[in-house]
Amino acid sequence: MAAGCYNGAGLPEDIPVCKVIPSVQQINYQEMEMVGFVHFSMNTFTDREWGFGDEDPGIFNPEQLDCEQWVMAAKEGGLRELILTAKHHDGFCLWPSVFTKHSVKYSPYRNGKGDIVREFTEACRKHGLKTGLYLSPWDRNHPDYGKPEYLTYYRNQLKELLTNYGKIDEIWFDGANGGSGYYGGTNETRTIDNKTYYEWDSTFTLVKSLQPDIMIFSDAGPDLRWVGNENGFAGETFWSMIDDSRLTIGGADQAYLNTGDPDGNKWITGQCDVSIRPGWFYHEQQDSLVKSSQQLVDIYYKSVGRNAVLLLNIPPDRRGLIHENDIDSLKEFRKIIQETFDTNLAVNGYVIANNIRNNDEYFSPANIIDDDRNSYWAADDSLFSAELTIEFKEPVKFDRIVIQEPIRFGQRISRFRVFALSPDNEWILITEGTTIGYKRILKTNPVITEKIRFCILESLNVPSISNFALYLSPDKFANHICSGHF
Ligand code: FUL
Repeated sequence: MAAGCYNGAGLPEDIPVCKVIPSVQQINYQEMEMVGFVHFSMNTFTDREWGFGDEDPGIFNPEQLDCEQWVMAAKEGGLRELILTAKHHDGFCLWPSVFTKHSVKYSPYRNGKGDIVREFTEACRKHGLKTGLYLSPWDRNHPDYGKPEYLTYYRNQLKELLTNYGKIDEIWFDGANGGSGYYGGTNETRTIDNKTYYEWDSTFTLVKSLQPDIMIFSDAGPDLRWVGNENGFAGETFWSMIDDSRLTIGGADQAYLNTGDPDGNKWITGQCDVSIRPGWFYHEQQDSLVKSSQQLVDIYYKSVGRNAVLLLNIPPDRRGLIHENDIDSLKEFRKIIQETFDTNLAVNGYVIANNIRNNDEYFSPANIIDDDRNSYWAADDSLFSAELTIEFKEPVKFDRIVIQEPIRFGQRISRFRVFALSPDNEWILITEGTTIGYKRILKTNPVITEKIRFCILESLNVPSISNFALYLSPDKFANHICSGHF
């Protein structure tokens, strides 16, 4: 917003806005923080990760399938949206597509009358989750795959999914293409040029014309992007900006995706995908290998805590239900996160800044501890570094720090340090980092202090902070930091 502009409430909102900023939909999406994947299809019954495309629909029969159970499991883990594999690489469709015989319609599931996309979208809506669909571009079943005719088939399927099932909040375009497949019985290897074959630009236009507010995920955005690994880890340095001319769906530069680019020309929110099990699909022999709540907490810190969104896969088993072990882990994970971030200890502090924009109360440093993500502190135009000190009447004990920038103005901060004052009046460095963005969570060993100093050392634009919070985790095993000093 230009200098002198006022927001809807008639208050000044005149910090310089970066060239690249998120859309309202991207901000809302990032605020969900955690979403879920449901990999469920033919592979669940063949015990594979990638079906060849020649599987018999006759073997697909989840006799106890209950999408509401999936949704409840997702909610136990704090996930706000679920994305279902409507079609994975083997081409089998979980809805009765009129364009193929490779679907639930030709399976024993509900005597060929079933429609899992319908059951899934209805269950999500009934329980207040957003709804996403995965439609694999690679199709190892279809005879035309690799030819222009397949593109028509693919788009027809997109039209079915995006017009017959109400509002769809996200569509997930996968980049995998392994070449070999059944392809209508030819059993051969087909390669495509992933830069040109799918004509992505017009596919995206089609998608947005059918669902204007939908979020499109792919290796190259336009709304959400892969972070270059399937471990759920964004880079320690993680910019939401990236140069989209350097991105190709299915041919991504993984290291570049993992950090983004302060000079990037597009805002593409990072999404960290990872499965709760070693595989994306359910395999009975992995029942004992479900990630523990502690592993999930670690992933949370490396995704949500590094300015990205966590996309956690919870694959239903052959019954059509999420396995008990997965649910136990999800519940425990959620409990740890809730206990950790329940009480913001910084709200009792008093904040002093070495600079306040225009000396205007509106940009008061107190805004960073008021637990309101809309209010913010900002510095004057000429400054690209600043210092904020929080003082407490009584010593506070914490081991987690959460810092947030008001990303509606862009992502700016590129280097910071946090110090705590020791009883002998020494400023001790307790943590440091590069990017912050929507949310940065820092783990420290427990610190007890009466004063914290947050130093912004480098910033792409006038620095601004909406939130600086302190928490104490239920981690009983941590060692006190600088125990000699505190
Ligand atoms: C990959 C696919 O090949 C996997 O099977 C899975 O769907 C994962 C989320 O994306 O590229």
